[in-house]
Amino acid sequence: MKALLLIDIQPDFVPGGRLPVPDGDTIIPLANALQPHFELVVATQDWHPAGHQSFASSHAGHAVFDRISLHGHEQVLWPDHCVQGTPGAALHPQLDQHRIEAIFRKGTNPEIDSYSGFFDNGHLKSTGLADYLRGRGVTEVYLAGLAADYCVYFTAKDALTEGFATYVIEDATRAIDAEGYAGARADVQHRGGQLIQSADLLP
Ligand code: VGL
Ligand code: ZN
Repeated sequence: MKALLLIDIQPDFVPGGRLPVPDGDTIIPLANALQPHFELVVATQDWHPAGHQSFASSHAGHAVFDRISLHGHEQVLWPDHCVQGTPGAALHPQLDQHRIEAIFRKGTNPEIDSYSGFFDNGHLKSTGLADYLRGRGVTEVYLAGLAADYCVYFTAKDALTEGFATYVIEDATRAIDAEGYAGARADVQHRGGQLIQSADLLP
């Protein structure tokens, strides 16, 4: 049983948003076209409280995209983004939500970032996504969304560790940083994940 996981398709991650992924909006029609080809569609939503520790604005003397150590983990400092209840944190209005059966929110702990849809970056707490998918009989997960080098990448790694056959639909993702994505895609392959194109799934 196959599930489509739509990762963080939110206004703040597309051009015009607070943490824009270049061309991030161009994947939305593809994300919509892919949905009818899956038995289950699930979304994740980056959903931070104001003042989150991943925000540069929470660290005096630091700038956006600085890297710091936060509770023993390297943390990129981001612009304020996906603040709970703001329009930029909603699922994108052009994303078809009719088939989305569950939405897993992440990044709600103010102290720690959470790129993966399965766990926070410290693997301190599970979102319950893995058990939900297993409960629905899912064995294969297909990933689309934003950003390819952060939340899609970290979700793919955890999906593999959780034992799901994992496919990243490459043309249905976009990266914040092309160089970072080159490393991410090599690592996904190294861990046994597959990189595919939407044409492999669409008739
Ligand atoms: C993301 C950085 C910070 C993502 C979320 O969705 O890839 N990236 N928060
Ligand atoms: Zn975030």
